[in-house]
Amino acid sequence: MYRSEVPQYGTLMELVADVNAATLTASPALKADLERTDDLERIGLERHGAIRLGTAEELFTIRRLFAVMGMVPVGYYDLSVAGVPVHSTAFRPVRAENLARNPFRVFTSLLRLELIEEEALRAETAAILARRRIFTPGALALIERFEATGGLTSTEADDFVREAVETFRWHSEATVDADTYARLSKVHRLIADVVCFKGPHINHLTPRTLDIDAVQHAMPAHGIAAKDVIEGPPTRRCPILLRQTSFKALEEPIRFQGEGEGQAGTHTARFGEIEQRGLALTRKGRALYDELLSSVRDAGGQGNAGVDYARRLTEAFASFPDDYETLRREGFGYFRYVLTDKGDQVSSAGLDSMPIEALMASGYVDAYPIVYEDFLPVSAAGIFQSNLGGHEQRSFAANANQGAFVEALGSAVEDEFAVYEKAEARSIASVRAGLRHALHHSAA
Ligand code: OOG
Ligand code: NI
Repeated sequence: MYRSEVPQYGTLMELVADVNAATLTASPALKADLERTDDLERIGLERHGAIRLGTAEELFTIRRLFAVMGMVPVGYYDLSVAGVPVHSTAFRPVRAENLARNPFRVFTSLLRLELIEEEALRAETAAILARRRIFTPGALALIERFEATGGLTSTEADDFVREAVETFRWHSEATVDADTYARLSKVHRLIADVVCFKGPHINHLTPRTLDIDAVQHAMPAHGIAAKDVIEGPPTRRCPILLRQTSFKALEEPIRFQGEGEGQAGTHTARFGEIEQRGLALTRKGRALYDELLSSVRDAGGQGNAGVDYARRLTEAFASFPDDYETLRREGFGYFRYVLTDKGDQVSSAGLDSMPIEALMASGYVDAYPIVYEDFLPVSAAGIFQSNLGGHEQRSFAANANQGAFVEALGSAVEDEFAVYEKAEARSIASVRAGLRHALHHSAA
């Protein structure tokens, strides 16, 4: 659906597929690692999308809708720091085996009406939003069925997908007249985007590339005008967290409510984005990332503007270790531990209780970086800004309200660090179980 709605998305997908294929050919070691961790198969499928909701009820129901697909809210992102009046979470599977089958995430934002200063406008906005129904009756019925029975039959699942897709579709007919749109747009373009349409259209769908610098470089030749700056960490030998860049995709014709056919207008809702994902950082690693990033952005109050931003970023990150061994041993990132072939064939007792370091030193166990599956608030703010036609980012006073968000959502959000910690711990437990199992077999 999105490919037919936004043709440039198809061009982007081809470019990313080409770059990924070339990267894998150039680096057999990377390919082998991705194969080993089951990541290779998912890379061509992997996407994240984004939607923006208007009311607490919409957020509550979207949580239930994503739960049908095994996707739960992870993390809380306060975007008001960048002057964007939303707060957000990301719906995604959390277990490695589920991500391998369903590598999709939806960055989901809720408009914060309380940040609209003018009272009359706030009331008007709330009234417009209260009138819309973004879920089909069929989708609601199937969500209830799922909740009552703990699953759907194959036929019901097909119906569910067909009904659920309707929520994310683009509607060119605005729910308001041109004047209302213009007034809301003036307060914040994002408010108009959320409030004036029938539903929370997917605003971008992002593929994962193995080399974002190569894609960024190749985009102009494919008629894609990327934003100047790649958000996130600089280019490194060992990629960490998430690097992203975006481009404006479409100026869409829309129709406002009004006499006759209604007045014609345009709206820029949808954009394109690509991302490269790297090692998930521990709290310690993340604290260093945040510190280095803000040291660059806060210098001279320039945010990420300025021609030499990329160079300053690279310089600042020189103090962030850039080999997996150090990142792992010093606790900067999360790793998945697996038995080597040698570990599979052990024949001496007691190995299963040896420290992981000793098992690695003896060649029984290998460690692979756990991929970061979440988002970065500073980057997300940059993406919002550039696609709203905003200027460079500056720091605003933080105004987080996780309590209100969670109340609207109707459930807590998972703590992203806890999710990665558990993944690492599970891999260690299965290494130890594997060592016991291997011994048992060789003894038999
Ligand atoms: C979401 C922007 C954030 C990302 O990748 O950080 C985002 C939006 O514009 O609705 O998608
Ligand atoms: Ni995105």
